[in-house]
Amino acid sequence: MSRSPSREEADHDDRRARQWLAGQATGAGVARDELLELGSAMAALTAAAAEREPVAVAPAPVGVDPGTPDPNRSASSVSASPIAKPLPPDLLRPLDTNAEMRWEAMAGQGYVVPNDRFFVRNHTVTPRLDADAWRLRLFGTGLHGAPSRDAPVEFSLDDLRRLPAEESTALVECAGNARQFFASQQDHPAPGVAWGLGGVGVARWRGVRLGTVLRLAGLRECAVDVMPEGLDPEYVTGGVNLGRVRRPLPIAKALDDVLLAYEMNGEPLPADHGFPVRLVVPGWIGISSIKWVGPVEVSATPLFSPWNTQFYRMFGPGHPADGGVLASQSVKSAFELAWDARVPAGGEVLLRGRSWSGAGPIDRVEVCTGDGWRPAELVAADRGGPWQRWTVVWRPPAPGPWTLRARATDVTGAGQPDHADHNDLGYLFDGVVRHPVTAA
Ligand SMILES: Nc1nc2c(c(=O)[nH]1)N[C@H]1C(S)=C(S)[C@@H](COP(=O)(O)O)O[C@H]1N2
Ligand SMILES: [Mo]
Repeated sequence: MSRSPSREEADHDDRRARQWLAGQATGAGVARDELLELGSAMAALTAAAAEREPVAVAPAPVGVDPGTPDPNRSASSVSASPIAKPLPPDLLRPLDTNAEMRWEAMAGQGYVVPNDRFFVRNHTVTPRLDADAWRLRLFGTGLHGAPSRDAPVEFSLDDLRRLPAEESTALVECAGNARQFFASQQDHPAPGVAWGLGGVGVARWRGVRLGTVLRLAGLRECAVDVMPEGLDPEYVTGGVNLGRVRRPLPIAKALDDVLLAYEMNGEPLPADHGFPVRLVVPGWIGISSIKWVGPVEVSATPLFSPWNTQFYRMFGPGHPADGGVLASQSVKSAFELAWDARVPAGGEVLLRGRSWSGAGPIDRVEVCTGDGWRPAELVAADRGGPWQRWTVVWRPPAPGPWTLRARATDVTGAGQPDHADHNDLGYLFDGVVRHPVTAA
């Protein structure tokens, strides 16, 4: 029986959380059917390991926490712009070291989000990496012959490009997307990046399967976890340096549909989205898709990082003391309209939007313009994909302010309540968003 990827994640996270709380840093290896062999290609791909870490070309500033108030933070701790690409105000809205997509920038677009308007979530800053010097460095007790970080199995970008390429149209969404509605609609703010609905995007990613690379690197049968680590500056929050952004994946997911992507929508990966190589972990929360990946630890014992123990857990009333698992990304819907958009009064308006869910494809969408819910028309070509476009025709009854609402239901039956359950860190908002427009 196959389970949904997000279900797998909840299982993995639940198990690891219990092990972590019990102080268990060891675990038995999982038995797998297939014996993974040290490919002969490995020798050819293992570089001399002359230089160790590839470095950011620009001096790396100390990271600052973009979301949590930090009394130690000074304005000088971020030197240049944390984001490399231009941030035209009609496409993107800056939010500290991050930028969210403006939903009106998707009006009239195709299925994927063009690279110029894809949201950016940076814990610190976009590093400028030299693709020639860059190496993927795999090490750990889950590999034959590369137990330590100092003697990794290395792959250059050219090595990866020579391996069989795959394409995947996948959605990346920040677990905190729509967090600002906890404050603006429910009067119960949560700390962290104040995303509207624009912390999400779908792109066509191209790269090599992580599983292919793990096998070439000499994966052992006893491997249980894989932890990719970003080459962006170390993340400092509340005066504590948490090290590089990293988060473990169970070996089952790592060998499944995870890509080491080097292209996004037919272009080399842009700097802000992980150049030269990032992970794309379909169906899992955005933090799993580590950008600017460098070291990858492959371990025979369970791995932990602050990104699966301290952050990205559900804390607060109704949740376990150690935090609940983030299961699937929640169901959300957005109109491809500006906030406070002006629409023509006295005629028909074609409202467009998109809905998505981490648990599975969208089954149906309803829209309310003030006089009850009615079904939206789904774009047939999108059925079964990571998000669903829809339309509805609306004739504003009179000039003036109106509130638009959209709600979707996915194939598992999960929908969108009027009020989202709160959690301390403001993850997984799933409430119906009240979108103001003015007919004039
Ligand atoms: N190295 C690194 N990887 C990272 C991050 C980061 O700050 N550093 N942010 C993560 C988070 S929280 C999200 S939501 C996604 C966002 O990907 P994007 O910036 O390409 O949209 O990247 C993830 N990968
Ligand atoms: Mo995120």
